[in-house]
Amino acid sequence: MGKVEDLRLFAEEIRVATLKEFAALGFGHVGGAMSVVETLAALYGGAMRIDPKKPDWAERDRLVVSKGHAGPAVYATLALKGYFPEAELFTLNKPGTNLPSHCDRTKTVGIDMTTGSLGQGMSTACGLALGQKLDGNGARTYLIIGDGECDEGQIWEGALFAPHYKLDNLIAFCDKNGQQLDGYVKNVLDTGDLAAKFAAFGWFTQTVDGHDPSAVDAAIQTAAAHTGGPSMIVLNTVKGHGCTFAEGKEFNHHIAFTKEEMTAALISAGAILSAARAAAKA
Ligand SMILES: Cc1ncc(C[n+]2csc(CCOP(=O)(O)OP(=O)(O)O)c2C)c(N)n1
Repeated sequence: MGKVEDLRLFAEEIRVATLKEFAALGFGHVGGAMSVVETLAALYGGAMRIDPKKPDWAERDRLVVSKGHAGPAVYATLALKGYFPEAELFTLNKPGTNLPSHCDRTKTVGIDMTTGSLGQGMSTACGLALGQKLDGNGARTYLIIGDGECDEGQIWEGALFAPHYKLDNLIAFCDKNGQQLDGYVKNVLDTGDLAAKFAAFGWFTQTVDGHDPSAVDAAIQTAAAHTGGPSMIVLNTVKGHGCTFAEGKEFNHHIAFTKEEMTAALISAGAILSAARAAAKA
């Protein structure tokens, strides 16, 4: 089994498990969850220094999913890694659940930072990375922001901060799917060339296909080898990727769907998962 096939398989497992979470609820933040699946596969498929049996390990790497509405994809990843039983995924956003629609570190085992108010994750990730550097424990902080989220001024405060404090243990991803809550980023408030902007702020910047888990993994390795400042990996992605009723729609941020639509989506994603399973076995 090669690593390329393993990461692809893990990504498709995450996608199907995430869709099943939404299926149990009937609605949700489908678009922005689907676009970070491959990045989560790369992170939890080998890049991060973690131990699911020791979720409180002080020297672990941290992940801040600043676009906290992608929580369901993170929960699927954590469950598949064994942080908690997969059956819990069916409680998503229901009364008494440990899995709220947005990430909450006080509720979910394995979630490192509470998020949902866009922009704030950039600041908390900077703080975590600075703390890790002061501790000298070699741990890293990973951060996922959205391109719509880059409309927040707080993002650019962190963009100044991280290079100033030489946070080379901070590796960020910008999920550039071109869409946000109520339309296309270019129409709402265009963020332009994000790679050029972060580079101008002093970040080591790469741009990759965000739906190729091996390309994301390779970019993480390159970023990890970079010293002297933070890294930004711009992910070219498609909002709703791999979900038949969400992909390609302008309004796919928080959506309801019919049983038939979800059944069709699960059949399609399930077939891709089966092919990935066969490729990983070959
Ligand atoms: C401070 C703040 N303002 C507004 C919102 C409402 N909101 C939730 S998601 C979203 C769009 C985010 O777009 P993007 O970061 O591109 O996420 P993606 O499209 O990848 O899901 C908005 C405006 C919020 N959560 N926080």
